[in-house]
Amino acid sequence: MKDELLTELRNLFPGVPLVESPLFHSIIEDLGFSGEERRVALELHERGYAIIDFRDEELDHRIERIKDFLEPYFECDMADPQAVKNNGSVQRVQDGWLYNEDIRAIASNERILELLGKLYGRSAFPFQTLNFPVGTQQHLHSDSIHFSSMPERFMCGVWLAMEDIAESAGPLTYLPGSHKWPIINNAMIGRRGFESPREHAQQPFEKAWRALVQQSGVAQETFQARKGQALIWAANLLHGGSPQTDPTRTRWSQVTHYYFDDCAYYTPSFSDEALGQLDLRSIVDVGTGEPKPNLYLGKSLETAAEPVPTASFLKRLQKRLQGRAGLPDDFDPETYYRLNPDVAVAKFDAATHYLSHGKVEGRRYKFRIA
Ligand SMILES: O=C(O)CCC(=O)C(=O)O
Ligand SMILES: [Fe+2]
Repeated sequence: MKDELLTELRNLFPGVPLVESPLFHSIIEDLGFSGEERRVALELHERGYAIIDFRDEELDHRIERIKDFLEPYFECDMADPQAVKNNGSVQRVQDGWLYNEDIRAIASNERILELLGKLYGRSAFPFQTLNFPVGTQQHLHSDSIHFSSMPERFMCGVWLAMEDIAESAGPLTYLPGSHKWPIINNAMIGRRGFESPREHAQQPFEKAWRALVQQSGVAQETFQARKGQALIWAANLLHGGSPQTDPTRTRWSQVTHYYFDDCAYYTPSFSDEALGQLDLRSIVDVGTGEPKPNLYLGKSLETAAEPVPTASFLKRLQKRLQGRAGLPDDFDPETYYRLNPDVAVAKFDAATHYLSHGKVEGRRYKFRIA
């Protein structure tokens, strides 16, 4: 094909990631990819995920430092395999990058950013980190419920194995090809999402996902990774944590979620798009620490002055809670922020957040006592 024609084809859908473009097969040869980039693009397109080696000369040292740093955050003694025990409570640290440069460096790895930029056709930036010491055993879900973009699909996750992952540790699991299934939203399941209780982000969708999986007959796969391998997955790939059959096994990992430039970033689970009620996110670029504006076709979307999309919901709750009743005597806002950096990022008041969300979510407000 002539060069001009290829360029024209490539530019027909600027609002769709290149790797998910309906013209993907016509344009792939025009993208100037290396052999490895081409493999990753084809796998992401067809299967919704691709496995790569995470290239960072410092990685082993970073992993050791991150483990040392995070250990006091968790409820069990990670040095003692008998004590690890996945007790089902929330064993994770969200947005640890705020307090740890190694977490931040992994999230903003230049090679990953360059690769994602090529695959999606827009600049990528990390907006959230999650660190897990053990398996999550999380229900199958699409991240499109939690963090989506307008235009859609400009979001992806990178799951990095910080040790060799055994089957009995409850590895990441996913359904190949499920990224091509419909993106389920509130309208499709007959639910109003705007200002609904925050603990109901994912559960209302689980039945529908289970039914789709059953109908598809597609077999679930697991990522039994070697330390230093990473898995990139597309915004709508169904994934979760498989059961942990050995309760003493750790499963150290870091997930970084990425968005792409020139989008509006929002939470579909708490939005009713048809009514223009968007639960817009206040996104911070992990690499620069700077906020990213919500844009649609280059123009800024009006956002609330307070970077808290649920302000009115919180206000109502606050009234009902009448002051600080129910707050533990040893509650310290700074410690709560350190243990739950996402709360700090969103500039929520620590005590209010704990009472309205943190408590029901099982969030911690004390470091483990050694
Ligand atoms: O690590 C897991 O088990 C699941 C992680 C996940 O769903 C996510 O980070 O989006
Ligand atoms: Fe997820």
